[in-house]
Amino acid sequence: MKSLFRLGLIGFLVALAPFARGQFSVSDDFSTLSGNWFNEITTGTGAFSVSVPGTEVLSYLDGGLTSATTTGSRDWKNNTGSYTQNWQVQVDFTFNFTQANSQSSSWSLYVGNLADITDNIQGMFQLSTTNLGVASRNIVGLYNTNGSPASPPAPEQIWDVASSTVTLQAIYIAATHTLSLAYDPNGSVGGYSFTPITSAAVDGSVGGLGWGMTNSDSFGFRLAASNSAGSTGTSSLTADQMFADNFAASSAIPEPSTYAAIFGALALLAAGWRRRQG
Ligand SMILES: [Ca+2]
Ligand SMILES: [Ca+2]
Repeated sequence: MKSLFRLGLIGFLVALAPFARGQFSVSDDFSTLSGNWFNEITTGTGAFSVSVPGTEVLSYLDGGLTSATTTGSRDWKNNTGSYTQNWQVQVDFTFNFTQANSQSSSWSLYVGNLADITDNIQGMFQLSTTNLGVASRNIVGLYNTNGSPASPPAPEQIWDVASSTVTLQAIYIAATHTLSLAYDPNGSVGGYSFTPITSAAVDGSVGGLGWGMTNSDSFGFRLAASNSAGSTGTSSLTADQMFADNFAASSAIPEPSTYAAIFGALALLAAGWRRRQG
């Protein structure tokens, strides 16, 4: 019964197709400044470096900044986030230094319509720390449309000052075209456990952000850093003081119906195989 075997094989391949399209389980531990990222874009004396073996993080440096602001960013180029399938992306951000008075620094995970992300940032999930006499640390989920803040308004979350590392996570649910932000206030310590901050639809429907995304669009990702010495401060960030690490992207857990299709196809395959042997 070759036909039964063929039927099972076809069913198996059809059931696997969503996974083949997904191909989104990738990560970067910054053991090297790998080809996963497009060239860095920096202003002022900002620069990225991958620090010494043993630490292996993406450090942001400011080259001895005085009374100015530097920025830097790198866009992920390994793959893109699907509009039609679930995915999530997360990254650990660390501020491991004492800020001078009036100094402010930030790390951001940008998520946007890939068609626009290179010139028009849309979703900005940001971790910032400012010293205005009193240290202030915030986590913000800010949605933009064409460069302007969009509803919902940016909610802020006070960052747990006991930890120098916070993990930000962007989560996309395809069924509702919803993009959400969550955070783990102490990163990988105790395992990852995320608290949601904010959520918005990206499909332009009522209550959506008007990003105008359709099934042919996909999401792009960017890591961005900034540091400002402020009016009186000076700054000289060195390696391992302000860094990102453990960028990880993963596809959604398959729907129950997908599992059913896979197991059904496997049963057909097995039946077909047994008959061929017999
Ligand atoms: Ca690492
Ligand atoms: Ca944790």
